[in-house]
Amino acid sequence: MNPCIVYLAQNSERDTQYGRDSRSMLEQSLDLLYEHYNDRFRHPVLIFHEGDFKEADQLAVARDRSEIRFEEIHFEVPDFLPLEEVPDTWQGFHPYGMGHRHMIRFYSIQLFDILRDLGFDFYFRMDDDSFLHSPIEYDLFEFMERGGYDYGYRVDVRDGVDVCRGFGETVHAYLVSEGIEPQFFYEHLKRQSLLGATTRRGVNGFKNLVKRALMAIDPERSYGLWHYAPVPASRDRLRYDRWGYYNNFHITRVDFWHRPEVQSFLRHMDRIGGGYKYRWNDLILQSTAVQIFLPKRKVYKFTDWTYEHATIKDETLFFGGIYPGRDDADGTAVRRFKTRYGKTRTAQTR
Ligand SMILES: Nc1nc2c(ncn2[C@@H]2O[C@H](COP(=O)(O)OP(=O)(O)OP(=O)(O)O)[C@@H](O)[C@H]2O)c(=O)[nH]1
Ligand SMILES: [Mg+2]
Repeated sequence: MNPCIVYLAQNSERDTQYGRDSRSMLEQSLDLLYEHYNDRFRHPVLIFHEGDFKEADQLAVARDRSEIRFEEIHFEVPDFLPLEEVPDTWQGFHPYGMGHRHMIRFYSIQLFDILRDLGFDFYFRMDDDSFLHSPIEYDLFEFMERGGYDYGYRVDVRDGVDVCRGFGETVHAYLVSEGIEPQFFYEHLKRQSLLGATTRRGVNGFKNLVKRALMAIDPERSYGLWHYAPVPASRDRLRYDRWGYYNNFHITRVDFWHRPEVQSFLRHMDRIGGGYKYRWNDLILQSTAVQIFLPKRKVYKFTDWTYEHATIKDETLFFGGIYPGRDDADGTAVRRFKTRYGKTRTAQTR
């Protein structure tokens, strides 16, 4: 096995998407990764960047940790997508810039070829906002190999409605056209009767009314409203439940992603350009590929160590959280997180 750990990073004290101090977060994430894992296992750590980490920055980030190396990459909207179809900023519930959408393509499409060309056959991903809080005393890659697993993750997640619009139906059309019987994707894409859809609409319409009223009374308040595409004319409609793997940490065998049927699926979705046009993200695309092509016994959920990945806005926990490990003796990080944000995680994750 020739495994590695992968980051995509930005040398910025204020990143363009969230205004976060990406550089400091990266350093903190690496320190925790080394303290709790990589001091022991010494896997290569590849930090992909767009040329903004100069030599001095690279030395400062790597310090004496010789396994850390920087790999420069450059992002562009792929040639097959007419630029006029790709908005500079995707305007949904939250706006997403071009860098974020390049990141989506990097993690869902491009990374597998890059790693194979560099000679790596297994990797795990960390983000600058991924923090490992418990010691892990076994080699994660050996664990995957011994168990015969092809994909591992730490947290289940349900992604937002507005970043998945049309995604489940598109995947379904592909499966039908290709005659593919998925392993367990249909647990996540079910028929919903018109009656069920109408009831749901009614309930959510009422929630919208209440939210609008609260926002009218107090303009400081901000709530997300439910939106619906028109109900199709058929009696039944498909309902994608948007559950997948919070892939800001995931561990996987590179080979799996090069299976011809997996590549065909990824390329098909890539050509549609959903990442750039509709902000269908790497999380749902990657999770769906797993749910279509891997039997459950090849997918493993880690629960023993504490992991944090949280989107914070104005000191409020907006998405994600901290996930206490089953075997974690010291819950300091969890307690600190809870004190600061009032809870450990948002309801869309578990
Ligand atoms: N070089 C580069 N890195 C990026 C860019 N956008 C995001 N990244 C990095 O890619 C990783 C994932 O990006 P995040 O902004 O954390 O995206 P995310 O995890 O899907 O979103 P959150 O769940 O809100 O954190 C992080 O390490 C980012 O620093 C970009 O435009 N350029
Ligand atoms: Mg992140």
